Amino acid sequence: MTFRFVEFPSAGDELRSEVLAGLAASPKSIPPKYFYDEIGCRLFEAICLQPEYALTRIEQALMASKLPEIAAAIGTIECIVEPGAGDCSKVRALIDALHPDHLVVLDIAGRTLATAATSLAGNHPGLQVTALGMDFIHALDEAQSYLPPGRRLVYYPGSSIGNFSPVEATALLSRYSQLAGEDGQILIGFDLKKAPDLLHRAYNDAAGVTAAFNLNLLQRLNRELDADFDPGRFRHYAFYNPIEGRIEMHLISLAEQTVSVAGQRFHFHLGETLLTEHSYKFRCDEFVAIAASAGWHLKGEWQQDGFALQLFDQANETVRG
Ligand code: AVI
Repeated sequence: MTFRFVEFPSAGDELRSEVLAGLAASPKSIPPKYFYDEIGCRLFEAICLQPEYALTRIEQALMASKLPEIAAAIGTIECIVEPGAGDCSKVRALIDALHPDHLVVLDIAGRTLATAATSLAGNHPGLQVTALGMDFIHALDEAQSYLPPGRRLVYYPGSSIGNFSPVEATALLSRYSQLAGEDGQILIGFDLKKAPDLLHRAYNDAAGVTAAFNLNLLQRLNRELDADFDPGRFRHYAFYNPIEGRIEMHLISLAEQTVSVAGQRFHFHLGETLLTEHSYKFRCDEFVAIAASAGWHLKGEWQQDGFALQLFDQANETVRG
């Protein structure tokens, strides 16, 4: 087995500076990438098993039913690169269909990534696996030297792109051209616009797992930034905003309260929000336009039950299924 794990050091400092900046802003906000400490990763895996949150299951079913067609459209590649790979569960089917020589996985949750990538490497003896524990949103340039030569596919499933505004998504997709390299492609999965009650239920599951995931952010800050949030004095509040085309996830203060974080104090008014996540939903044509403004051209498109996969390259030949 060929496996290497490289952890990039700056993550702790960024958590502190980004959280303090977000709490000092109006409205207060914290970037959603900070959900994913070890407990947050486990809670996210549990969200994906909730009956109301169908996104992950539908994407898996779509990949399973269309994989031969998708693999044929991609063709021969040497390397799959997956930013935000998490527990590495989604990329396995693609590895088996495309037989690349290399896999490069990146995630801010370095420990979860390293454990998952080690087991994946153990199951694929011929595959050279590189796991990079890094904030790929800011440190993508540092990943360049770990990419092997040859034709590469960037795989970005799970509607992770929805956690960026359309402007940010365009910037991210432009930077993914560097990961993909010359003659590179990108396969991207995203949630489609649909009835708001379905979306509302998906982010307000009856078992309260999404609420626990949202509130864990406060507990993480207590653990890692010496904060003194009382999660019982905040309420998970998620809703679909049809004008912006996104789920908004908030933590609403249930009291007038002052909280200390990393030695600084922040006042919350009763009913004030701490914004924790946007999760954009798209129409297929909207996403094609976002990708086009980042220099990507649609090569293939597959859809099922409110979820879409689109394949892009720099050429101009479209396959629809
Ligand atoms: C990771 N991301 C695509 C998920 C989403 O649907 O936006 C995160 C999530 N937040 C609440 N539930 C799931």
